[in-house]
Amino acid sequence: MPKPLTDQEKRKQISVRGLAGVENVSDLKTNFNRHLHFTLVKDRNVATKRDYYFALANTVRDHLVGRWIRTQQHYYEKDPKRVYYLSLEFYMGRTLQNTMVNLALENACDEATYQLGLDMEELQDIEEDAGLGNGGLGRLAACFLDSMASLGLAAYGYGIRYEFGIFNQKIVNGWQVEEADDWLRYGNPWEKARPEYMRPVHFYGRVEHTPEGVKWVDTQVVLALPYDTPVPGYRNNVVNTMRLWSAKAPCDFNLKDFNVGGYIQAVLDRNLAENISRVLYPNDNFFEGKELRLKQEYFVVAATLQDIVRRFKSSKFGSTEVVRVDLSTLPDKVAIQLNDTHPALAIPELMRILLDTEHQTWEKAWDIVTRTCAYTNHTVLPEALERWPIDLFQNLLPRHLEIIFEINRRHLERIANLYPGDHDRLRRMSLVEEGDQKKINMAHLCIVGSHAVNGVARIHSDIIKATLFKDFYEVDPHKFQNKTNGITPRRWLVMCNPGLAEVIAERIGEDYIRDLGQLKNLLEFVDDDSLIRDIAKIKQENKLKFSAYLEEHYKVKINPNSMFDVQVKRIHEYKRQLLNCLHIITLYNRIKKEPNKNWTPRTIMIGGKAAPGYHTAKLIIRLITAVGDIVNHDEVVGDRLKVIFLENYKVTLAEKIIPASDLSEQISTAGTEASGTGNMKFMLNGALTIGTMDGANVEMAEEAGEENLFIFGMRVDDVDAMDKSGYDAMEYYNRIPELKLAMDQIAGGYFSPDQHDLFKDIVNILLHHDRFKVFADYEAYIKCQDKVSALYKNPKEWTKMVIHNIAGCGKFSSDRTIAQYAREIWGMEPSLERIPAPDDPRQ
Ligand code: D6G
Repeated sequence: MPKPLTDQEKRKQISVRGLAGVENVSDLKTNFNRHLHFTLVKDRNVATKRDYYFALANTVRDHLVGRWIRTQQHYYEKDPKRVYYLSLEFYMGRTLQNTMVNLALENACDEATYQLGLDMEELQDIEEDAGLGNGGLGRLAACFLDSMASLGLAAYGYGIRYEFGIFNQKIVNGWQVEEADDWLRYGNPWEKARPEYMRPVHFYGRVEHTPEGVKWVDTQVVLALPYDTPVPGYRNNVVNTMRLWSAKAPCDFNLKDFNVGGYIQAVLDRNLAENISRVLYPNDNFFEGKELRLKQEYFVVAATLQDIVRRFKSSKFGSTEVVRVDLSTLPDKVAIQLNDTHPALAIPELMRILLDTEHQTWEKAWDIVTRTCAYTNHTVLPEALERWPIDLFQNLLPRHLEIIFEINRRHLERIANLYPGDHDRLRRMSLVEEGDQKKINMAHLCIVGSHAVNGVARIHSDIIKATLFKDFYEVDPHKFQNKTNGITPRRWLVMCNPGLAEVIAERIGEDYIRDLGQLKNLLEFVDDDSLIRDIAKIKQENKLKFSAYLEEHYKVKINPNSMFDVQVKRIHEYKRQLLNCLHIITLYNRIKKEPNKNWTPRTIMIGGKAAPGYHTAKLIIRLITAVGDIVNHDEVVGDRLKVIFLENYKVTLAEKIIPASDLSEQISTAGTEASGTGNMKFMLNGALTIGTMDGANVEMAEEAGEENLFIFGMRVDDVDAMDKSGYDAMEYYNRIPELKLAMDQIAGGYFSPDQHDLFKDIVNILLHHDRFKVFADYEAYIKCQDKVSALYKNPKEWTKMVIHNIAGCGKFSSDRTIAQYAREIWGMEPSLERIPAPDDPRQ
């Protein structure tokens, strides 16, 4: 048998990773040593692994600098329209490998580190994830930055530099425990502080209406200190900027009332101001109306808009000279995209600037605002919609509240003219919700203040028009659009699954990496035995690699020949991890009943974080670990079924597990998951999907052919009909013996022998208060899983289906999504052209 290739040798053969030019390698080595010496101030005798990582990161970063400066210079000179993506989350993950991939440096760096006696993968593993996001919404923002740079758009991501990102999840005795994510502890080599661009942000105070205009006075000031991170496009020499703001107390903070003994306390109190950028709120699809969160939302918006206006007004690079005096052409030069309602305050803040600072009329200001802003809706779940109590607003942002009231007055006047006497409609469409406590409906504010409103998958965009925003759609149908989400094929294929990327490139060339639609050319090869063999082989290698990783880092041993059945995403009732659990228990009971049957072995892996305050989600994790404890130690079951809870699921773990998965679980109740993007990542990496007709699953089935996915369960119409007729969980429980058995086991302490009623809350929800109708889809799900198991016994047919799926992935590139945003919302034209490389030979 030939000796298997080492990772080092394998990577050298892979063209998608860039070529290892000899000069390049020796330059890289020189620069690596230079950084170790001058930047890290170490030599090889005392350097730690982390020093080597930093030396490598700095070496790679050098290749960004010239391109970054040049790109920004180019924008100042050419003055193209710019797009600002405002988001409270950018879930970037790691940066080193992504930079090497986009700059075609990976092979050369691999060779250089190898020659230096270092292992590049080991160094990469030292990098912390930039975990500045919760899940899909934040990761989407990160994919969009990659696509905007790759399509040559003059784009900026604006957000908050949280000192602590999404918490690290530990599993202790089966329960989730949260640990602070101190990601900046060792420093961040990818960011550049820009204290010269610091901006003041005002809070509290009161409003004075004077003959000279409106003044917001007696405010507390917090400074916003920007940190810039380069965002390289894919091999096009473009480097855009992600600018994240950090809160800094002004030097005179709290010192105005200086008196004896006040100084020390005043310095200690600086923390209060700086707490604004301390920590990411760890909620996914859930609104928590905390004042600190509202401060975060205003902080990012106020700092960003000052920056946007400053950049709009100046032109030549490096000059602070004002060349535009008023903001009337702003909408021709600036597009602002609001990632959900979190940055909705951009609308009243831009109004405030135009009215109070620029002294524009209301009509002129409103025209500028609405032509500049656009809003993306990410969910229809009522508990996720932002509704800020007016009292909070009045106290923190009194001028903005006035402006919102005036926006609402004019908006309701228009509606009243269109529908005379329809008071209920006015109540439904108001930006101000009446009740015990008056609240501002931020989605309504966004719709009224934007020229475009989009959902994130076709089905979701249709649902918001028909339900959540029906009244608004009726008056302004032209505003409503769809932009089906996408993922960047750079990170989610080339970077995380180079073997598969290369197998595809061997058949259809490399261009598909920037034009993912070309994947359809794979259909020519769907019956080609060599492709089937190659794809199955890569999957097996990925599974082996992941098994080794699990064994090393989590001390669990799994059978790499079993089907890897994976559900990784935030833990939420609507995502129905409980349905997956019921399938696990059903399989377990079946194996116990007929141990000698020819079962398809499965390793079922579930991973995801629960919001720290979400009791049910935490209990769902406990149920999964409890079921695992029983199943995994049952000798009758043995290798045929294993249940693993994947601790601390994050971007970097996604990059490892997704390429190794056979089956992707996308099983939300139809109508609840706006799009999903994990579903697309699995599809692109050669996993088959078991899923409901929800979110982007619908379009995945359309692109790959419904026969190539395992689609089951209620459609949105069925769910709606059931809502009308009434959902009776007990009916299913009493009628379906396997369901009853599983529930009785959970309720009776079979999985929690030390505390029989441990799962009583889950049992109670499922039987009596289940908003997400788990039992109604149970039978269809189990039957569909049986089909999955049967097909897995036929590897060739399975892999053919995989090829149909990969070939159908073209639509799900975030390049396609961003090209549509650019043309249909921002009024910009994407381009695949390269800009010239900088002159410095190192670049
Ligand atoms: C980035 C790259 C750097 C540039 C800076 C400011 O840090 O070369 O000078 O952005 O750009 P503007 O904020 O003036 O566009």
